[in-house]
Amino acid sequence: MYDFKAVEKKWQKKWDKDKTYLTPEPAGDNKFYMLVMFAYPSGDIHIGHFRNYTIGDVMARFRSMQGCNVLHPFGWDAFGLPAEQAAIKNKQHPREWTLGNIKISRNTLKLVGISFDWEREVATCLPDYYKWTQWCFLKLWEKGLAYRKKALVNWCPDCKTVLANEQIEDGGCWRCHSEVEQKELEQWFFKITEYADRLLEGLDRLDEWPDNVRTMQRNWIGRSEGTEIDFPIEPPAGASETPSRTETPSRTETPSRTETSPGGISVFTTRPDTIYGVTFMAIAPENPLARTLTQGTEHEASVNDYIKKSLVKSQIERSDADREKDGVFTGRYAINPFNGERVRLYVADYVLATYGTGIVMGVPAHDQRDFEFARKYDIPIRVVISPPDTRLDPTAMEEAYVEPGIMINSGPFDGVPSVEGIHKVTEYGDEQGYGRATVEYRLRDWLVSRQRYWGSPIPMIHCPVCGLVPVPEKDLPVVLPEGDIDFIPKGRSPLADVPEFVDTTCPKCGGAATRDEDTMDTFVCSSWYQLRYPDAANDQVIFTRERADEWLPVDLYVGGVEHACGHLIYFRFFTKVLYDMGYLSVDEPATKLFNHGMVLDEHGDIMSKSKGNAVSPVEVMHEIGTDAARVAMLFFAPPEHEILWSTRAIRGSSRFLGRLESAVGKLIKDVLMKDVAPGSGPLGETESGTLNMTDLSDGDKALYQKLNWAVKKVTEDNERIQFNTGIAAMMELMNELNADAVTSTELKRLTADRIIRILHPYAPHLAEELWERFGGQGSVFKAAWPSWDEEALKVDEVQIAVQVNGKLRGSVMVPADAARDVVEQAARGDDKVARHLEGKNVVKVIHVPNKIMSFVVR
Ligand code: ANZ
Ligand code: ZN
Ligand code: ZN
Repeated sequence: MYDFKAVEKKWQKKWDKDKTYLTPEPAGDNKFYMLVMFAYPSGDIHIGHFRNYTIGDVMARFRSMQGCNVLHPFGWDAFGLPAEQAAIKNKQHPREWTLGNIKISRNTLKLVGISFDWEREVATCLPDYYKWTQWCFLKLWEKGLAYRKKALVNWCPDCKTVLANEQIEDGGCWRCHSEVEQKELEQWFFKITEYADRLLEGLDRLDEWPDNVRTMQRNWIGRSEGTEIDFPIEPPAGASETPSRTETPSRTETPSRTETSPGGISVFTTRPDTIYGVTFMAIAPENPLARTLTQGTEHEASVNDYIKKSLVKSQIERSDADREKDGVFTGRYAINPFNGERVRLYVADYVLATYGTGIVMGVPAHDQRDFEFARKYDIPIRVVISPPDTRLDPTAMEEAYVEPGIMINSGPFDGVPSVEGIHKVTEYGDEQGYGRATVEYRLRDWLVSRQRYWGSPIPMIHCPVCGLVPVPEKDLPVVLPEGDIDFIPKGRSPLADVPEFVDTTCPKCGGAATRDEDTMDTFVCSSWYQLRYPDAANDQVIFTRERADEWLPVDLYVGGVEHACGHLIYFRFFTKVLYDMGYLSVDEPATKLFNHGMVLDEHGDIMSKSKGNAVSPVEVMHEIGTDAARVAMLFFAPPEHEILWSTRAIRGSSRFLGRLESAVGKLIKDVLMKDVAPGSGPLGETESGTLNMTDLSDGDKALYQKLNWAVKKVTEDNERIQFNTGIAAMMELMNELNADAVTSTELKRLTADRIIRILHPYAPHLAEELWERFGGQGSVFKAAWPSWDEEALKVDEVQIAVQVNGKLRGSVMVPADAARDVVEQAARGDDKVARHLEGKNVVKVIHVPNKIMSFVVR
């Protein structure tokens, strides 16, 4: 084995010094923007990063050699909760902790030999970056896409903090186990729902994104066409007054859809054809109506009790189809506008507050959840959709009938096929004023405020006179104060306790005012970072239109599939907003997306620090070298698949590079001693690299063929991002190569040249070293990607003339000495031949091996 440590160190130093990976500018027509998902600096680079960034690096190097101007930047997703938690634990400021981790991780990435242009590095926690995150916020505000409204959050009364759904265990706080409550807090939202249709439409054009990601995004957005139907509510027994509507929207809240009609409630249904089968109604526990409708009645206590219990269940738990459905009667009745029937109104937690109107019409005969609910509470089941061939007996049914059928028991709609009924009922309801067609989305507006310290301040001011006032652009950034901050959660942002930060003057009226105390969700920071790299050092504007136009969109984006619905939707949303506002010429951020698989341990378990099974890339590199570690990682599996990390396979890649180094080293030595015309060393730009095979010995010819085959295979595999088979091809080539047996010096020279070039994206340090030894000028990163000699791939094929009834009708290429049926199949597959065989009866086939195939037809 060569001294990989010395080689790798030498080249890393040289790349740094020569700024080998500085982005060429201008981008020109042949630009390639290679983006990898930036890293959260929570310690050192882990094996998942190592995989992600190696894949991106191979593509960046490959494209550079193909003559592209490559932009391959990197940065840090540097705000976020872990820094704050570390601060509480270690009494270290989040900034120090974060910047310290960045330093360690950056250093490791340099050891991995990734061709990042470090001059464009960004860190979202630095003012020169978050200034523009705040600018984006102001743009969203300007466009009416940022607003405030009250939102229910999970709240631990002891920890005094908001809890994510994942932080609730059995209804209790994961940390202190106290019972979780729901609390209403004023929060900032981005109106991403306004872009729901645009985000869907864009997916149709993203044909270089994986299908599974596009499907996940479609489901996440969840467009559903349906009908909204209004049900009046009967006044409570003995009361004269009708129930009030929900609160009127507060000043800062953008009016959302009406959730109730005056004196009534509305439901969203995709099955209006079942309207005559409604036998109860159910309302989500969070819906304020659940309380107001029962206030002061004998049902108040039981309803409130039920609400309290269900609020601590997670949404996931509540939507679980297998869970027993339960609820509680409100004592109130709703009236079905279509038939005037009064039905009981329940509160039930299988109804989600955040979908549709948060109320459903219960049709037990045709909806499984409603069916289970009805069975439990002895609610009538009425069949209104009949299967075409049988009659359903509601008392004997074991599950809901959810298929289409014929409408029955449905007044004027009897006999109508249910599929048509959907439209007919909606139309009729519209005419009568009972309801209307509507589109519902699963997507919710994006809650972006966090009661946290370590995030970008929200550039808004609360003025008692003027209300909400945006910080003027010239005053950005609103700097995050860095003094003595108490990070212990108190249920409000730690910034609230920093008067120097909070107290300010109103930019509008000059009066005393306060800054918004919350910080932004870190997904906001990562929604636009891809736009910054083309113009990363600009301190006047977020980016110039010129630079953005030059480089955008990202040509290839590589990252983990876990971001399919969060980040990958948000960054599309931001791009669209800035496009609409005229800052960008593209409305989608990335042309191609590639999701790499995860790295698992030898037993197939996910590697993690806490489990103690994580392989440290730093240790592996230390042991076998960076290049070998890279090759091992790339060779394990196709990049999109999971990897089972194996120490044995690592050794294999190390042996492969060792053999390659000695074989190519030997070739180089021979060539440099012989000094062939028109010059030794790597091939010049005008040299074709093709040899005349008739001049070669049998052994040389075989090598020449294998060499060209490997160049072609690696090229095509790189294009497809299938590096494992590309490396396998190189290994096969190495098996064929016996450096001592090659006779032609020209072939030796060509072989060394080609191997170095195609090796470079996978093992850049060794490639540079061999390139230099060979006398190559500059970095191999800037050398041309090799072409191959098609002739060399063809020699094993022969041309067969194909005749039909004695006339030459075409020719096909088949392997030499191919069997009769192989040739016949190829001949029949030829378009021209096929035309002459079409509709004819083949009575005889004559085969002259390696020459002719002749069909006799009638
Ligand atoms: C009556 C009905 C009858 C329904 C029937 C289905 C079958 P998608 O397709 O996902 O949009 N629904 C509406 N709002 C809900 C909420 N907040 N929580 C839980 N379920 C809700 O689903 C639409 C259907 O989901 C609606 O159509 C409603 O049930 C239910 F034979 O209305 B359906
Ligand atoms: Zn707690
Ligand atoms: Zn003011």
